[in-house]
Amino acid sequence: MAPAATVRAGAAAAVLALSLLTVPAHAAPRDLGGAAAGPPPEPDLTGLRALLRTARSQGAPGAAARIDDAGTVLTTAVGVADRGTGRTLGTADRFRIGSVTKTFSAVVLLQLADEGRLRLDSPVNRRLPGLLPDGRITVRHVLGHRSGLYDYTDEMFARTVPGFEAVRRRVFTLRQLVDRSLRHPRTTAPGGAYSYSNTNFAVAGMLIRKLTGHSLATEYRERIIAPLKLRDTFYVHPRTAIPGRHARGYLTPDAAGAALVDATEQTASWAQSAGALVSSARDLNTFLAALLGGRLTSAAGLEQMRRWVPAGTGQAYGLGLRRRDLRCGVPVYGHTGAVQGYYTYAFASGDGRRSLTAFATISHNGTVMDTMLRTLDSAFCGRRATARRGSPGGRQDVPRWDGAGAPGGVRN
Ligand code: REX
Repeated sequence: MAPAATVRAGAAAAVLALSLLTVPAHAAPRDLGGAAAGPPPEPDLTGLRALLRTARSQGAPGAAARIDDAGTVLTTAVGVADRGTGRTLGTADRFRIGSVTKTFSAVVLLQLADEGRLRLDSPVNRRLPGLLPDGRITVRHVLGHRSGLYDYTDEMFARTVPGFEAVRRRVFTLRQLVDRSLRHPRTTAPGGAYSYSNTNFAVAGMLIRKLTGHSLATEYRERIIAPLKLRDTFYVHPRTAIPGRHARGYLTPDAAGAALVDATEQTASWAQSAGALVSSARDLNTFLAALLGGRLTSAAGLEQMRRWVPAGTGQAYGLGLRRRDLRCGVPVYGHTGAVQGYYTYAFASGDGRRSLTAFATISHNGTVMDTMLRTLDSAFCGRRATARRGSPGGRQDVPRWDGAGAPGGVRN
C-alpha cells in the first residue's frame, strides 16, 4: 500500500479539520518549534560516544546510537551484544523497541482516519461495543493517554523479575489485557490530563484489528514496513525469538547486586500494540524521518499527532508521539521505549531531517536511562550542551524502583 499522504488526504482531511474544534483548551494550538527554529547545531559524536561509555560503566552490557542527518549517517556503539559469547555490539543489531511501537500503532489509526474509516473524536465503544465502562472515552483520548484507563503493567511488574517470568511465555488476547486494567478504578475522567497507560495502546490494537479485519502484523507491514522498506522491523508476536542478528537484552533485578537476567526471548504479549515490535536504529530513523516529513499520513493527520498536552517537565504528548524540548531550544519528536532488557530513545527534528536512535541493552536501571536521555543533547544540541548536565525533563514513563524491591512508583 502506498504511503503517500496525498492518496489519503481527500475527504478525510475535512473530518480531521472539523475535529480540531473539539481539542481542549490546554492543548497547544501550534507547535512553536520544529522547522521554523532552523537547523539544529552539528551533532557531537565525541560527546555521544562518551555517554554510551558512561552507560556501560553504569551497568549496560552494550549501548549504541545512530544519527541520520540529511543523508549523512553517524554511528557509534560500545560493549557487547551477547554477554555469553562476548560478540561486539553493532549499530545495525536489532533490538526490542518497546513503546516506540505506539507511534507505529498511532500511524496505522491516523491512516484509517485519513481514509475516512475512523473519527478521532468518536467513542471507542462505537467501534468496540461494550468494551469500556465509560462511553465518553474517544479514540483521541486513548492515543493521547487521556482516557484514565489504569495501566495493567503497574500491577504486572510490581516485582520486576517474578513479574517478567510470570508473563514472558504467556500469550494474552488484547481483550485480556484491557480486562486487567478494568479491575481498577480509572485514574482521570475521559479527556483529562495526560496519564500514561499501556492499556490505551492495547485498545488501539483492538481498534486496528476491528476496523481492518487484519492482524497487527499485517497492518504494520502493509502500511509502514513495506512502503518504507524497513528490513529490520518485525512484529513477531507471539514468537519469542528476535529474527536475525540482534542484541541480547538484560533485565536488572530489584535486589541490589543481583545478577542481570537475560530477557531477550519473550512473547512480549503483555505489550503487543503498546510495545512488541523489533527494529533497528536505521529503521527507526527512517520511520521518524518519513513520519515527520509527512510521508506516512496526511498533513492534517500529522497535525493531529502533534497537538500537545503537557506530559512532565520539558515534555508533551500528542497522539502516540512524544515531544521533548531540549535545553538548547530544539524540540524533538519521537518516542521512548522500555521493555525488559532494552531502553530506546528514538527522536527526530521537527522536519524529520535529523533523527537519532539510541539504545542500551539493559532495563530497570534508572541511571542508564538518564544517561541515554542525554544522547538527545549530543545529537541535537551539539558540543556545548553535551558538556553540561543535559536537558531538563523527566525520565520515561517507567515507575522508579530504588533499593531492594521497594516500589517508589513515581512517574515523571
Ligand atoms: C514495563 C516494565 C514498562 C519494564 C513499560 N514499558 O510500561 C512500555 C514502554 C512498553 O516502553 N514505555 C516507554 C521493566 C517508557 C514509553 O512509553 O515512553 N520494569 C523494565 C519493571 C519495574 O519491571 N518493576 O525496566 O524492564
